[in-house]
Amino acid sequence: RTARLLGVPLDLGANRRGVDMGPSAIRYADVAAELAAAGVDCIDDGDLEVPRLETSSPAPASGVNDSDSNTNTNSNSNTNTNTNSNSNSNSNTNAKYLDDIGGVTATLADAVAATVDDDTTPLVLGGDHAVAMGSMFGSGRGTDNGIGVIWFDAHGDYNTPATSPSGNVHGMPLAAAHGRGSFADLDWADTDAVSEENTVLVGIRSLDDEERAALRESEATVFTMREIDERGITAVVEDALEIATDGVDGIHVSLDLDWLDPTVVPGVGTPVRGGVNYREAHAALELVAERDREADILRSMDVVEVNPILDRDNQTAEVAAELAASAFGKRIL
Ligand code: DIR
Ligand code: MN
Ligand code: MN
Ligand code: MN
Repeated sequence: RTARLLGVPLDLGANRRGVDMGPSAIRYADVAAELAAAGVDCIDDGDLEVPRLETSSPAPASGVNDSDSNTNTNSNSNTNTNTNSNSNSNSNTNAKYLDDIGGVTATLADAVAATVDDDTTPLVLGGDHAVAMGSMFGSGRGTDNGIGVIWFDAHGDYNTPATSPSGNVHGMPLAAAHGRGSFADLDWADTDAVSEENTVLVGIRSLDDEERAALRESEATVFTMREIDERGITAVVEDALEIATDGVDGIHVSLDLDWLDPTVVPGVGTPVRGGVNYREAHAALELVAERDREADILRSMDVVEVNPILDRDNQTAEVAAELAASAFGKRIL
């Protein structure tokens, strides 16, 4: 097998600077050597060009919201026919840098689709988790049955511009893949790439209120940390693989490093206590590789949210490189 490294130094989707240095840090951790140890040839395509925060504006130019401009002058009349009062629910005003991120997503999706067509496996190096939109849209492009997704994360990443408390797009990519909220209207969001019922979230322990409600009514399966506590990581990931691979043309594996416990990976922007430990993480990704050896299921992967500024001695990037190698087939014996 051949892996193609696609670096995406995007930080517009997160609220912390530093995650743009993730691709460099993961390369410095020698991801190519780790993959070689897995018997995988590695082509490095370098980094995509990404707009810089210093020269981008957070709000899309089209997102000006003036729906409140006439509410004070007619408060005593019953003739208020203001049809703009709900315009927020469909606007993108609470998704910072969404236009710029959409451009990066479209470029990355093309690169990922070309890589898959070339019978090589894209390993996308983030960058914040918004990059996963490009990974998924490209990976699922042109498939007959769509792709499944396994989402290893502390967070659900299931907000939409209308529900997000932060406005950070890295909290929204999975909702975008399912075409929820205003993502259904964006031309760069491919709502057919990912099969919702073949989407499995693993290790979740932090959800916003509306995000939780949306996940509960979605067809996605959510395995929280509690299921891992009760049943163990291997049983949970076996189930996740069963669900994600059923009837689709392969899966995308998205690894947000904050999935692990912050004691193992200090270099992440939004740490949440109570994550999986180092061995559990390896066990999970080794199971992905095992299933891949049997049934050729792994189409694409991303490793995201590595923040070297917050890290100690690059250990988060090292864990990212090692876990990618496990998913690509590295084993002890
Ligand atoms: C939060 C945090 N749910 C948000 N999300 C993060 O901003 O939407 N995702 N950190 O990785
Ligand atoms: Mn995430
Ligand atoms: Mn996360
Ligand atoms: Mn859909």
